[in-house]
Order: sequence, then structure tokens, then C-alpha cells
Amino acid sequence: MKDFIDLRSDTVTKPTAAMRKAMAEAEVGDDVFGEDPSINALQEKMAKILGKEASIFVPTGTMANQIAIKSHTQPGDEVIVEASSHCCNFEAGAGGALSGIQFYHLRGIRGILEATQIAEAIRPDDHHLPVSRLVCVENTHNYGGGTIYPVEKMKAIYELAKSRNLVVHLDGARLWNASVATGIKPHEYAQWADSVSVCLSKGLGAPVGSLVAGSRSYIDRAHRFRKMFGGGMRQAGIVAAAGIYALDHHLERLKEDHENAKCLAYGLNRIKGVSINPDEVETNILFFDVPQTGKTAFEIAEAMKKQRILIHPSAKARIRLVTHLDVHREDIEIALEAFRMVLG
Ligand code: TLP
Repeated sequence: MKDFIDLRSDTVTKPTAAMRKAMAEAEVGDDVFGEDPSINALQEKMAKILGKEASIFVPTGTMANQIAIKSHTQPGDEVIVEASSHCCNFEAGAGGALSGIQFYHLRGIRGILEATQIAEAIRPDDHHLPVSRLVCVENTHNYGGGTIYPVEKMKAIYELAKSRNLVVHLDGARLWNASVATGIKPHEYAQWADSVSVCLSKGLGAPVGSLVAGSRSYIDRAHRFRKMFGGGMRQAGIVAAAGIYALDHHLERLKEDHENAKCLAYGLNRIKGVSINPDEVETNILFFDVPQTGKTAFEIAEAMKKQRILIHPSAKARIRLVTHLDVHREDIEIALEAFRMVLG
């Protein structure tokens, strides 16, 4: 029996035995000199998957987003984002600190923005105002509840951006989940962004690693900023090999995570005092509200921990659950039983 069932995030997965074997056997070299064959193979593979000219390997999704922002902007520029998006809320203020940009927040529906909202946020050409330079979209949208950005909305945003001389960055930390859920290929989403960041260390189950993809000249610029941000690694092929393994073996199984999240949502919906709409659960992330249970989300998390289930209280009356490759269907049943006990 497992120690804990960990539903806090899909970042908590441990590399499988087969993944560790691939890592142990990886060919390596000094990647700062561009000489690590495993990193080079991963970068080429990812560029192809995303339909971009080039890509660059970095340690984290945060660094990927921040290098992407830095490579697109000048200090003083404005970056239009959805108000709950990762790049402006959960990256330690990096946009302001490292790129000197300011964010313009728009409230979306479960994280999704309309092109018309963005059109109104773009600043006119006036010396008093910041320059609107970049739009960031997030697919799937984490704090929207694992929401899938409809590809036609991404297209409309991209076309608007091009017509107004802006660029678009896609935070595709969980683009894999969107793609597996809809059957729309990653490159079909990525064509509607100038740059894309993707993570290997979330649903795909690799221990470390993200990439930024874009045009060759853009990725060349990103290389300098990766060095500046301290992200140039040496024999990192050991971790790139885990990423290649994950792309080859862990993509299709994301369907199971989506089914498990749905199952959790339907089970939670039957518990008194829990507020959730299971129809809104599209991928592997779900949020639910607990204002009617007489307990705070923090108290519920403590009580669940005693039942050996880890969950994430994201606000006083709000809980986030995330399914992943170390959570199986029987774990869902066990977690639901524990929720019924704690909230009953
Ligand atoms: N998200 C983490 C936490 O930081 C909240 C999680 O548990 O979900 N983009 C998106 C959409 C993300 O969800 C995350 C991580 C990142 C970027 C940053 O990735 P890392 O953690 O590798 O820096």
C-alpha cells in the first residue's frame, strides 16, 4: 500500500523504473557548448512537435515563461494576461523583476479570454502610456480549472495581436492535456502563438525540464537570457532523456488522468456542502468550493492528511485536486471515501 495519495499537483510524480533506465543510459555532453546529444535530440523533437523552427531546454516552467517574456519585451512594456494566470501570479514577481514589464490583467471565464476583451486592453499610441507588446495565454488554464483554450479563440487572439503589432506567448505547461483531451495536435495550438513554453515535469511525469519553442532567431535570443537567468546546464542530457521517454510513453495515458478527475468530481458532487460542476472538469485539474461544510479548506486539508490523502487548499473555502500518473482509479475511490468521512 502507498504511503500517501498525493492530489496536490501533477508535479509530484516520481520517475518510473523504465524512465530511470533511459536516464542512466543517456549520452551526455556540455550543453552550454551545445554538445549534449540528448538535449539536442529533445530540442529538435520538441520543435517538430510544436511546429516551430527551434526550441531550448530549461530547468522549469517558470524559467521558460520568464525567458519567453524577456525575449519578447523591453522594460516598460505591458503584457496582457488573464488575471489568474500562472506567469503573473505564481512566478514570484519575475515579470517585473527580471523583464521590467507590467501586467495588464483581464478577467476571463475559467481562465479563457475573448479576443474582443484583449482588443479593448491594447493601448493607443500615446507617449503617456506603456507599449502593449505581448499577450500571454495559458492552455490548459491551471487556475481556471484545467480549462482547455478553444483553438478558434487562440486563433482569434493571434490574428488580433498580429493586426495590432503584438506578439503572443502560449504557456503550454499542460498543452499535452489539452491535446489528448481534444485530439487537436500540439502544433495546431502552437501555430497561434509566436512562442510556446511546455513542461515535461507535470502530467508527463519527468522529474525536471521545460522548453521554449519559437523561431530560430527568437530562440537564439532566448539562449542569452537562459545564461543570464542562470539556467545554462552542463550534462543535463540525463534529464532530457527522461523528457524524451515521457513524450514517447506517457502522452496517451493522460486520458486516464482526465477520467480519474471526472470520477473525483462526480463523487465530490454527491457530498453535502461541496460545490462543484463536474461538467466543467475538462482535464486533470479540478477546483471545488466548501463554504457550506462548516470547515475551512485548510482544516479539511489537515483532516485529509490524517487519512493519508494530500490536497491543496487554494483559498479559505477552495480546494484544488490534480490527477497524475501516480494516482490510480482505486486511489480515487479511497480519496472519495476519506472526503465523505471528513466532510460527513
Ligand atoms: N504550476 C504549479 C504551481 O506553481 C502552482 C502547479 O502545481 O500547478 N505554467 C503553469 C500553467 C503551471 O501550472 C506551472 C506550475 C508553471 C507554469 C511553472 O512550472 P515550474 O513549477 O516548473 O516552474
